[in-house]
Amino acid sequence: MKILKSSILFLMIIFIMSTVVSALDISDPEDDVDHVIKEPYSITPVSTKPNLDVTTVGYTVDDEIVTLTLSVKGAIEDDASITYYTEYECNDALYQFTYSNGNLNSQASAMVNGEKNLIGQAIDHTIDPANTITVTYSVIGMGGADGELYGYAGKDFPLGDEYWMDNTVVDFDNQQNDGGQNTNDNGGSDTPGFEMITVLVAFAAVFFLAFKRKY
Ligand SMILES: [Ca+2]
Repeated sequence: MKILKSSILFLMIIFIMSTVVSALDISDPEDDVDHVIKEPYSITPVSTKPNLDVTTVGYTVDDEIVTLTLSVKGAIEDDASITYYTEYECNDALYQFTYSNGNLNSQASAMVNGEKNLIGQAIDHTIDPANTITVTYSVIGMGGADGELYGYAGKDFPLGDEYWMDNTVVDFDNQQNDGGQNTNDNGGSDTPGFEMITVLVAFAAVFFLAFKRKY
């Protein structure tokens, strides 16, 4: 009887853990697209490029499917000079995509001892021209949400004599230009993964079941 009870509890934990949803997202300020001129060098945040103005990048794992998203303030613009890029890297996996002018290039790689081993590509993608690119992959490894998420949108980046670019990383050039004030991109806020919540729910369920059976 005790073995049966333990088995039921174990299966219950496995069932709950199998529905784990991990998520991470990074918000990026609006109106912070960098206009960069190479000669003489200048960098100026502008609000006139909403289609390049990244607002969020996201990473979600649900039911063995990894989803990366990139959203902009304006619209996803199809133009050969414009590139949208997102990546998520954790201990055991690296997911990347580049979208430009209707074409998606994607990679899904296993990370082994810090080395990238290409496994495949995205399994699907959707372009919501209103403002979001969504790309899905089969999960590699554990699917945790403790890695690093990064994205950018660029026009004529990086080869043009001048280019526009907005990314989700602190821009130290602009920090200096602004006298130390970080008015440009920042790392945003990370939403903690939901693994801990799921674990707590699993434990609560186990205790509830044990209590119910005892009394
Ligand atoms: Ca932005």
